[in-house]
Amino acid sequence: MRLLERSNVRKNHRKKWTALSLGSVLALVLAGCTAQELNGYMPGLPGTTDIGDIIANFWVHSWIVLLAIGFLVWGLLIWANVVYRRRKNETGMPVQMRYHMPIEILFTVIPVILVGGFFAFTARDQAVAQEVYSEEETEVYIEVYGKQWAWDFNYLETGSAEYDGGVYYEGVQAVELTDEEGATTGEIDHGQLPKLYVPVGANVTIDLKSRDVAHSFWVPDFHYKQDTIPGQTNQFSFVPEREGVYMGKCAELCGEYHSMMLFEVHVVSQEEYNAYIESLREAGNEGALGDEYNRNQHNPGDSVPVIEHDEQH
Ligand SMILES: [Cu+2]
Repeated sequence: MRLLERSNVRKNHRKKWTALSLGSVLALVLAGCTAQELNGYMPGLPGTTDIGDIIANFWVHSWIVLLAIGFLVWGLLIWANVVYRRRKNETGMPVQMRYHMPIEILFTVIPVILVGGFFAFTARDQAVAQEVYSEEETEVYIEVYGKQWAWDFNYLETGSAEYDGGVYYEGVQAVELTDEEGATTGEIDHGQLPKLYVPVGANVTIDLKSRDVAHSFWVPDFHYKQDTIPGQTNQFSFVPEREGVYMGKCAELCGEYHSMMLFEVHVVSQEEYNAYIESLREAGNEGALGDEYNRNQHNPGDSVPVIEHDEQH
């Protein structure tokens, strides 16, 4: 699959970040930092997804700034304690200093600049991470339904939510393994977990929906999480860049078996992806599991029961 050009915003952003972060990243590398350290000790590895790298860069650079300020403040505190400690044969109160305008202005203005700076960088990175590809840019379009307590995945042929030609996967709640006596072992049967397949290097757009209550689609290794809200479609776009299997979970307390609302993301080659889609087709999973399977069918404008899945995109 030919990689379509990412939008200019993301490209420019990356260039800027590259220029900005080259110095500090180089310094870290030269200091013998591991991939984990470059990832700010967050889950996963650098280069897993494009959004994940934006978040990791923001995280690492924030820590560099915060630690620099921290060491300055701790240093000044210790220095003041040592230099202005009470000496022998000193009595009474030390010299009192208040309404010292230059210092008051300093400790008002500097925090305002810092908070403003973090706000600006957060807003900028969030805008890029939340940027959704257009239909033309999207190569793989998947509709994800959160449901108590599993996930459904609709692999749609086009970006216009046309169900013709698509295939679906119906997930079940995580199954606990049991020992010979039938007691639960605390281990999960990974073979039965819902699996979301995406091809490496493709522009993927995900529609997030809920069949019942608020859930949250979270893949820790991707450094990304977004809620699924009943009656609403949330979207995000990303490029999976590293093949592998990544654990996902629901991150919004959604009822009794919330902790069993697990899934796996399989980032595979284009050939493996095509073979997987074909296997769903051969299994008879043609079409999609749409809103007609929602448990909450009382959204404004719905008539009950909802039979036809109308196009909402
Ligand atoms: Cu949930």
